Amino acid sequence: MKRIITYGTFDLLHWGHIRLLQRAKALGDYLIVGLSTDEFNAIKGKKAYHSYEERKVMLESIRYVDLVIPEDTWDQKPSDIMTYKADTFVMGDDWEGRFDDLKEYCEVVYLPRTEGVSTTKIKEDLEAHGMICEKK
Ligand code: C2G
Repeated sequence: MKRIITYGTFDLLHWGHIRLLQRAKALGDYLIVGLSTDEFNAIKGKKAYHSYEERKVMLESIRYVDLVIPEDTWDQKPSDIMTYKADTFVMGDDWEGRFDDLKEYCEVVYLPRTEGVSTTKIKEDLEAHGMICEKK
């Protein structure tokens, strides 16, 4: 069984996220997603619209996703790779090169990012149409 691991915030889930997960799963048999916690998002300088729990429920409903674990820090990846016996680490190529140090632990693959969609763009488009993207 080939085990794949990837990480992200996955807020306002969109087809760029889905395509990433679909292609990551296609590289193996089992896909683990390290989902950024709300606290880690603050460290990343992100404020997700949906809470960790909400984003976790959505990810777990995706057919390509087999396990969702919390991502609390930048440097948990090596121990996650060992704990979950991941054979391949996958990220979109906006991260190209940033995680090459993980080649010490497993294969590292950067997949082409889906152009034209992003959580930020969704928020900007909604706000441009007068819909504020902050939870009440
Ligand atoms: N992605 C993509 N195409 C898009 C948007 C995102 O392929 N149009 C990919 C990203 O490259 C990433 C994944 O979807 O691999 C999740 O994206 P984000 O939720 O934005 O995650 P990010 O903030 O990049 O967090 O430790 C790693 C970080 O947690 C990554």
